[in-house]
Amino acid sequence: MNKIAHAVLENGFAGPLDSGIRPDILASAAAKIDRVLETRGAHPMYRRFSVRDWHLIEPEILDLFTERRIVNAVSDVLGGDILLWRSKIFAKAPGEEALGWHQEWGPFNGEEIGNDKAALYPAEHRRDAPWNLTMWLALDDVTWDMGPIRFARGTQKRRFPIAMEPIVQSEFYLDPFRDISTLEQLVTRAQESALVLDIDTADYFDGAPASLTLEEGKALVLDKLRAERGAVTLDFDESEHEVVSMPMKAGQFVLFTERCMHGSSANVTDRRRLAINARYTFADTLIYPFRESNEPFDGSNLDISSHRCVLVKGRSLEPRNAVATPDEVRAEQTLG
Ligand SMILES: O=C(O)CCC(=O)C(=O)O
Repeated sequence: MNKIAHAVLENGFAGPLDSGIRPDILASAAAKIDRVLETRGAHPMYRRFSVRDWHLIEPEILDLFTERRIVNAVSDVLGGDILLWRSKIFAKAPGEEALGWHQEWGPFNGEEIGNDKAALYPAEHRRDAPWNLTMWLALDDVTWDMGPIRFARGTQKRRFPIAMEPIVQSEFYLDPFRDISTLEQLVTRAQESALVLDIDTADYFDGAPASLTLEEGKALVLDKLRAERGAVTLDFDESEHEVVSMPMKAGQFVLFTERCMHGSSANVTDRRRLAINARYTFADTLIYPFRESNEPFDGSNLDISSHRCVLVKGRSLEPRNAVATPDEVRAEQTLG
């Protein structure tokens, strides 16, 4: 077995590794992502704000995930037939709190926001081993104090229980009011459903009195959020594990199985920490089994009917999947 596959199998992760992506390419991808985060406009595919799957929209972002060294490293673990099925931006603002410890056992069913709708069905013969591999790429130099990604070594061998609790207590909950200083900003952010990731807050302020103060607006949001649930990790004490925090240079990446307990510490600097991940699976995994149904919404409440997987290596092996090659995706991106 090669070194990378061995590390993922034994530790749950392998890295940091060098992608060899040129600094100017990293910078232009980062500039695209900054724009997405600044404008918080609707994602062209999902028709609302989302930090997911911008590689299907922006060629600069797709280029990161088809980079030869990254695909080769993924192939060391997954073999010769690989689909890129999801990506997600992870920006940590200056002063932002830690992201809690969590595992994802494999179905990606949206338990972080209280849902249970499997996005991935592995082929029969793969059910006993992880079928998703995540690649997390640093777009900034990430130092110890900027909230690097971290892992509890070896925890992919054991599933820790979770409970569904009010979303404000969940591992994934981040302060929605961080950069909001006026009521107008708060209302706009809520109407764009860009306050709490993947939670539809568009009607939170419908019928609210015009005289509302910012503090009253925040209280209203927190009150409405009480109805939402999210996953809390149980029985995990980080002091009982070997925690590996992973500062990186821009352009370095780590590969990991989402079954390995992971999260990130707080960013205690005045610099933002920008990263993006890509999720790869075997080409015989069925992706979004509910795609053709009347309710093509995934566990993150996104309408995935136009989503496609990108075949980054080898052959497409599950005829029910919607798959395109990188060149096909790029050709469509050029047409706009
Ligand atoms: O970037 C982070 O803060 C956490 C990343 C993470 O949880 C993931 O990539 O699955």
